[in-house]
Amino acid sequence: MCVNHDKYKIEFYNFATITKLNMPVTAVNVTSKFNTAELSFEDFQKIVINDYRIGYESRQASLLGRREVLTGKAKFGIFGDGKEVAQLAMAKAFRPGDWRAGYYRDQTFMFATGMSNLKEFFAQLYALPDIEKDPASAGRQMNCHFATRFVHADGTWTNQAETLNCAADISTTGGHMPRLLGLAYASKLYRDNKELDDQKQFSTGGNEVAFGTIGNGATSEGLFFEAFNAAGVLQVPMAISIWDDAYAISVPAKLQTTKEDISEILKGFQREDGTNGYEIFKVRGWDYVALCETYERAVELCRAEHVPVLIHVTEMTQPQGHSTSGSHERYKSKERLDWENEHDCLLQMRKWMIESAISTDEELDALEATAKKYVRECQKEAWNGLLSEITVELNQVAGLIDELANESESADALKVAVTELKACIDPGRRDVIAAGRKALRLTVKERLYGRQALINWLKLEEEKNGERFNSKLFTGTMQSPLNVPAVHAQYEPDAKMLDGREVLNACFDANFERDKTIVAFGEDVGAIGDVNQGFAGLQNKYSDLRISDTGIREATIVGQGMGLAMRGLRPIAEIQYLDYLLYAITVLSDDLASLSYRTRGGQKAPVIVRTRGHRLEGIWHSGSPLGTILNSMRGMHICVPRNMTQAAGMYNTLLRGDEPALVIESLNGYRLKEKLPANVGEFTVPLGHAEILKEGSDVTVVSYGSTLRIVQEAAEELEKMGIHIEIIDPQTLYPFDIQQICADSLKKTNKLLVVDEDMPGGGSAYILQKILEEQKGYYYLDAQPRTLPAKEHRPPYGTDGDYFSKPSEDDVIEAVYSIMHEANPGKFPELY
Ligand SMILES: Cc1ncc(C[n+]2csc(CCOP(=O)(O)OP(=O)(O)O)c2C)c(N)n1
Ligand SMILES: [Mg+2]
Repeated sequence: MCVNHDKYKIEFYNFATITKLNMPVTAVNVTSKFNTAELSFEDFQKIVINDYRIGYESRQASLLGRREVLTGKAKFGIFGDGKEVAQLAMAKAFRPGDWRAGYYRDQTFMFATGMSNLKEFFAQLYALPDIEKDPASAGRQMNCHFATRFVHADGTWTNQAETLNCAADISTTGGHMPRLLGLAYASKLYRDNKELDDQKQFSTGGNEVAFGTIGNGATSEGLFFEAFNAAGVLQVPMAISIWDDAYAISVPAKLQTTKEDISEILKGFQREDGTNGYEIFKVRGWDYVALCETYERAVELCRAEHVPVLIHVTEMTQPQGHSTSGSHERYKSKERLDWENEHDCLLQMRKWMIESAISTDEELDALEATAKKYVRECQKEAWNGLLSEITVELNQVAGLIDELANESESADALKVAVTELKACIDPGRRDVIAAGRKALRLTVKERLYGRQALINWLKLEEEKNGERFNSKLFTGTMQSPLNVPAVHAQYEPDAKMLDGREVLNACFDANFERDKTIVAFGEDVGAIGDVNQGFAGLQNKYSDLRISDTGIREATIVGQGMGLAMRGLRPIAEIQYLDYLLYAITVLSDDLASLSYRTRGGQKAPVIVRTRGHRLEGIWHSGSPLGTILNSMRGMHICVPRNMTQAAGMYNTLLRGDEPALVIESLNGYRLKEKLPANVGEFTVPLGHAEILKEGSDVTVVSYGSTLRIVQEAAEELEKMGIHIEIIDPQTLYPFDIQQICADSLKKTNKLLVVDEDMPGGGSAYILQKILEEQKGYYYLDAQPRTLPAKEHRPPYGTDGDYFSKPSEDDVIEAVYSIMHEANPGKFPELY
């Protein structure tokens, strides 16, 4: 066959020649030529064949992976079949230093870049709890949830500028978009802020692109639109690919997207002469050449000019349906299924390769046979890896139970336990440990030599399994804020009395001076220095690259912080009021708080989320939803400073540590006078260290934030009534009172009252659990432990609304008094 090879040359974009291109709004089958370095046909042929091999192996992994789930070896499977070819093209544009934030369809991209491989793919499918085998999540995440490790075991960063980087996936659709914004924004700061030029471990002059992937259905999520708009405003190097297979599980595009076409409706974001905005590309998912050209062109533009780009990849398919949970024959028409078969991207690529004389049927048949075999070998290796470890443990426990059986009255039942264990098909650690625990129960009343051996073994395994399944909620390394040394605040004899906000301002100023990687942003944070002026004057001093305003977009403010923090910067991401934190809770809970855990310490994002809350006026300006926060943000420190000096000390601690935290300043405290510490940027408030604010012998009152002042005021009247309360400020709710000062106090008072502004059963229930259960405080109680929270509804606007909804001084006095009445009704008769 005679082939015109020139026709098949891919022309690569020349980085140096980029000027502002007049890009088409959408380019179906981009063919425009840009210039330069041509490959020989042979080189080109090798690249294409190699790409096909990667794509084909990936497809085999999807097919085999599904089978492994359906035969019960793995729990759940979701795969990237039908999306292979676009990802091969995307991988070509991915460079060292670049980032991916994507979703569960991206296995081909991960294989093609080398950020993952088939063995790791199967190890994750089987949930192998081992960072060597599944470096992404150590078996903690469902399959196809990707991540690279960029934190060493000692907590230090790897050299991200030299590696290919993948931020850890989450399962929630669109949930990664805020983080993607932050990853891209980091390059902007590294390029534009020359003070950061020496941060070579994280960036090469801001030349990195953050690649995002998202399904067509997930673009219906608010987080997608919020991040999309923000990136257009900020002009960051973010390249979003939309994998459009016209479905989101069973729901078709018609019910997802206006006009059934996401790039069509996003056209208004297209940049024009003199405006910011996006470059938008549209290309078919089975057209290898067009995809390669589009990615090359789009990404180089994005990289060079820091223009966000959208690549809408259409006509993708799902050969096996959405996941192992169902079959797509249930909701796709025969016509659609036929169309999908015909437009399978690998089939189309193969056809094109043969038509173009890049390869032949026979060569590709041989390649496919080899690929199939290789994938099978990788699968077997992963499975055998798991099986061999568990077999060792199974034999150990079976041996120990057998020994018990030799001397026990329950020999029969023990033998049954062993037989059942050995009969398990695909046994797991659960079966092994459960058998051991059962054996202990069966022999509980016997004094047997073998019991201790079994107990010892179980304890050792508990430790190992704790590491496997329960470790790394926080980084827990030497860099942890819990290891930041305590430094006391020092005061000059003539220390100034300032508004609380000015103490904070001085703290931020000192820290910005000390560490040039610190940045702060949020609504009204830049020009006016936040609504309460904590950052007043600092933008002028440190530039709008370091202290900046953002749009009203809480979720992406947190995501912006998260991406920056993952790339070595120290963000303070501000949420204007605590009540608005709910708009960011998905990012805080799903993404930020779970990051260390879901990568078993392979990634971290030490973001400080700054906000202000508790008492003020009105339904949306007096929130204190600590129960919500504590329950949804395990994996973050929760700081509730009673005044701005304590807040400053906490910022000083957190800015020197590497774990994420939320700091809730007391909204009504900015104008109260506080003494300025001489070391305002240096002193630290250690996390988890409760403070006794007033000693007393009658009732222990635990409170935090704004209610502490009320408790302190109540204490004065109570003293006059002959009641001496001990007031404890835990200062941080997570960690909570590490030294167990609360329980110690109960040894003296034997009575407990918890006061806060959350709903009944919210933050106060958490505190009770900590003191009564964890600290074993129940042991010292002589009276019923009490909580004094706010009412169940939100507080109405106005002073009276506040009085009748939140704990008042009168309420505290009466609650304490009633506890005293319960203990000694003779001395403290009923009030009314
Ligand atoms: C926030 C959230 N809502 C719902 C789901 C359940 N869910 C998982 S995948 C999916 C469909 C996603 O479709 P699309 O974005 O088009 O990606 P595709 O799977 O088609 O590649 C849904 C609804 C989820 N994981 N997260
Ligand atoms: Mg879809």
